[in-house]
Amino acid sequence: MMTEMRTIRTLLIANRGEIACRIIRTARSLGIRTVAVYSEADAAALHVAAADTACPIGPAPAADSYLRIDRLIEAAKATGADAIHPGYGFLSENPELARACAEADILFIGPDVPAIEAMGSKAAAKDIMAKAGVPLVPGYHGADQGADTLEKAAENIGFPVLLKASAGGGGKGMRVVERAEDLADGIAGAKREAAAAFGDDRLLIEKYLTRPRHVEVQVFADRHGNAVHLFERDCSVQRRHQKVVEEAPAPGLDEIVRTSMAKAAIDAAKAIDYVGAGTVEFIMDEDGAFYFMEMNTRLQVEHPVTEAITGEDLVAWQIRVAEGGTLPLTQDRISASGHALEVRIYAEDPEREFLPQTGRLSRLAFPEDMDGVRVDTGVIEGDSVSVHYDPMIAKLITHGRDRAEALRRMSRALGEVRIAGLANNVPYLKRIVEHQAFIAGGVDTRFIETYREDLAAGGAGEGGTWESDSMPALAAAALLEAERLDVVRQARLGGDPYSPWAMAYGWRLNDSPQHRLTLLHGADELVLLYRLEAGTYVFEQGEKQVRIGVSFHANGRLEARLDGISIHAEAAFEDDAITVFYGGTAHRYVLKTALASGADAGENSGHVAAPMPGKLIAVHVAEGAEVAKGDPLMVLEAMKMEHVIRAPDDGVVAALHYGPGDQVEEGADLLLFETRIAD
Ligand code: MV4
Repeated sequence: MMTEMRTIRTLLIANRGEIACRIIRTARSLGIRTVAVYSEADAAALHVAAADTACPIGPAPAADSYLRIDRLIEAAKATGADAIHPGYGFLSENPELARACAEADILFIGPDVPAIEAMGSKAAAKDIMAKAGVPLVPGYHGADQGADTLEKAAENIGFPVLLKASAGGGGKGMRVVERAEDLADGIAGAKREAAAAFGDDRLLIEKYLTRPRHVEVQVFADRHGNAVHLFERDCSVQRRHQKVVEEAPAPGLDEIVRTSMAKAAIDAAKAIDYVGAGTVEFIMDEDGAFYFMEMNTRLQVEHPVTEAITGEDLVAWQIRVAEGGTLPLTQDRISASGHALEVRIYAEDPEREFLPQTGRLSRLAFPEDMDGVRVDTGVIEGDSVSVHYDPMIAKLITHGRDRAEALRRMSRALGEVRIAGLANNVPYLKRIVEHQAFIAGGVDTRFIETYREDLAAGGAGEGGTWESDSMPALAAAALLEAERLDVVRQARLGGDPYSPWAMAYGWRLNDSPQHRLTLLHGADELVLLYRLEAGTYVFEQGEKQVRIGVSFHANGRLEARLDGISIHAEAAFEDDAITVFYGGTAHRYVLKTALASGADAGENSGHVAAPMPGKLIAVHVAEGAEVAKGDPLMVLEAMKMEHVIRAPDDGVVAALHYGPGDQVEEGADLLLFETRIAD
């Protein structure tokens, strides 16, 4: 076979976020110049900064930017890119991009058009795989869609059966039929749904496996007739067909099953003359029988676990194969070592049905200097998660000599992730990897629904230590101390240590022996009573007292002395909330009324938040300004309208947190307002 060799000098990455960053990293290490593309929402994104060159390709919605084949090709031509890497999602499995690349004489980093097309249709894929001897779930995927034929097929397969839309995918358009008498209705319903969702009412029928595992094999092929596998990944832990945890190798997999699954995957790749990186997905039942599900013709989100156990860089392999080179290793030289896990960290709220969250990541940090830990991310602290794209914040990958080591590292690494500003699934992921059933290994695709209650917040095994009991008081002490330091700092910067505000603060704390502060913790309202005694906050906790001293260090680190014992924690402040990271857990508290220390401050004291995202076009007051209720303080331009932020009461503008020209997110803490104390 003659294969033309081409050298990629400039690579355009038709994607964004962590995967764009990850591809850029490898390209750079291979000496390849990189071109990022970006939508209007991503002008300041990390992937843009990471690339050598960047091209704007349109407005924020993906349909107007990342999915615009014409603009991508134009950008490649404009920047002299000789290849395009599609990443995952977006256009990665769209044959039209591969075709447009071929027409423009640009290398597409992926398989050839016919392979993408063959795997894009479920029934066609099954036909090809059946001929290649790849095991299929007992079922029917014929062209005859008559009611009689379908019903007869279901009877032959035996109940329960699963009806799937031929045109479906990712779990869409599936329906289980348990009994023969429900079949006719089931077929009619499934056809209606398939027609409405995909404009195509053709169905497949399969034997329904009640508790399958999802095991997939990484394959690679070149244009010289070589095809290899790089072992399997278990991705059984999913929520609504979204993978949550992935690992390699699949725990507890019988060696004979492993070998025959890998062989079946290579057979599948060869059956379609596959070139490049691909994944062959199987479902597997309890006794190790496995069946072809689909083939993904792209690099997958979870490829890092394979990289961890093999020590290979799959993007480097993709580039080499696209250039017409041979696979870097033959099968006998590919080996797996240890065990790897990956979790997907999302801006979503597990306590509100996993609702995606958007807004600013006011704090974002990952474990540093931990062996066997990899973090793939496309955002940095201060970035925002927008409504336009997938709200994944990062992937956290751990590797260990064995699964126990990888698991322990994952648990620890999750405990060291610092995210504030957006609700996220880190605590939820930690509960998964610490769950006994998950630790035991080999869970099925029903894991999350089976253990729903254990995995919910506030389940077994949380809290109860003396430190965790003191968290609210520690959070309160940190808030008070931060406020005090800020006041002192601002007074110094202003050159006036005797400013009324600084004076008022000190006066307030020393004045009354007892202060009160209310923190909201989830749905709980915690009222804390405290006083300041020689630089130490003394909290009343029922009969007992806790003495807390707090000192701040770099990066939000704080040292607290709790009744004389030192603990090391971190604090992140946002608007009127504090998150204390301690003992692997994030404890978030919202200050109910800022500085609500008894009679000193009025009802309307506190932080004034931006009512919507926008740009501050005017700030009418200076810090320390005395204002009357209703006076204009700032003007926010949002959605082409001007919104005047007014004083909520008669009082003082104690601190200004933004200036004219600043872009602010919804809920941003614009200023601290202090009601005038009645005399
Ligand atoms: C199945 C199945 C049980 N029996 N097919 C879901 C997504 C699609 N790719 C295939 N899916 C399934 N097909 C038969 N014959 C159960 C699932 C399934 C599933 C598969 C893999 C991973 C997670 C899953 C969650 C629910 C259902």
